[in-house]
Amino acid sequence: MKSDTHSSPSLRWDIFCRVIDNHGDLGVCWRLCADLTQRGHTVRLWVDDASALTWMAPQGCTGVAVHAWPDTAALQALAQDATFQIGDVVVEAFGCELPEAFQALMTQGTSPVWINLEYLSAESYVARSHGLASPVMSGPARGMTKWFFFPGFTPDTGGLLREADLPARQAAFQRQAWLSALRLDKPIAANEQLISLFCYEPAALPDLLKQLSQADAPTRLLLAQGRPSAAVAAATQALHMPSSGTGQLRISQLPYLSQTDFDHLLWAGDFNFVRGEDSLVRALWAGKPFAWHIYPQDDLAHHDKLQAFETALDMPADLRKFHAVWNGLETGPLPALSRTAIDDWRGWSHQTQQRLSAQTDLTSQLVSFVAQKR
Ligand code: TRH
Repeated sequence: MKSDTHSSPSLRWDIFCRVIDNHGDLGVCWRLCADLTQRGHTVRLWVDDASALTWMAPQGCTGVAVHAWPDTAALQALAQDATFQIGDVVVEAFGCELPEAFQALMTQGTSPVWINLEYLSAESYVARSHGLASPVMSGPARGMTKWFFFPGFTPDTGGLLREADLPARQAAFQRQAWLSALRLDKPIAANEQLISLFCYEPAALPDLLKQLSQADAPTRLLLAQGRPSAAVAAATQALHMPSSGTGQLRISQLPYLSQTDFDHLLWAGDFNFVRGEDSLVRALWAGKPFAWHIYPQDDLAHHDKLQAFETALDMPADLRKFHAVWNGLETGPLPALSRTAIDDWRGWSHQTQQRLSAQTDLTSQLVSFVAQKR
């Protein structure tokens, strides 16, 4: 497994993040910040809304200093502060556009390596665009160069975030003890299968709940906070189903979990519904069967993105069919999420985890890339 960057010097990073919606922008940035510190780097995270960190990372992280997105007054203060130094690396996450006054500061002294960290996709443009230079043609940083860094699923991309200690944490995970500590409304019975649910508002959600309630064997649905919780409340109401489930389905509401515990949730699940970007990657590392609710875009660009992902990962045909309905690419009944189906997908998810783990992780690649550009 290749993930060693310990021989690299310790660098200072300025990472900029704007929360567009939901939690993925901050979720990805935080995982990157935390991973950099594990490798000896220090980070200033500049974010316009850090509120979700209270539950995502309640302990914070030694080596990461969280700063409000700098407004005009803050930028003026920085410009006059003789002790303030721009980091060795500046990361603009997801094209969030650095404040011009910050760009002006970047032109003074040694130029930082300026990285534009992009969204994750399996589409072919990713490998073509990864690592390309983007000369800055206007504004205070005119003449500087930004570098595109694209996460991805193949060795010719920037890879996926994966901490060096992840396999050891997974091996030490005590499923039963963790589930007991959750203090659910009703303890989980030995014969219940565990399904975690983190999604937007899939049209097939009522279908899923109905199907699970009428299945042969019991299911515990562990329901993530926020939009999934609201979506399930609406679906159960429409189905005239008690909010705690009925028949073979028991629904347990989770609190907001830390990112560490969110990983534990995915490791504990027999099947995980995930969405967006970061939870998808974490589901891949969990090595358990999963379904991805892709972030829906108005121009339906997510259809191609989903299909590229399925192809890149060689997803089994019946799981693709499930994704097509779950994501609204196809209408019609949701294929049964039976125990047999889940068992059948287990081999694929394990192999996928192994295959992706053999590739160099994103932080290692980013650190090497920066070293080349300095
Ligand atoms: O929240 P997401 O849908 O995020 C996004 C955003 O919509 C973003 O704008 C979009 O561009 C991007 O997806 C593709 O899904 P994601 O990426 O999985 O982020 C959720 C984060 O929240 C992830 O880091 C896990 C974390 N999380 C917890 O730590 N604890 C929890 O209890 C829950 C529910 C989530």
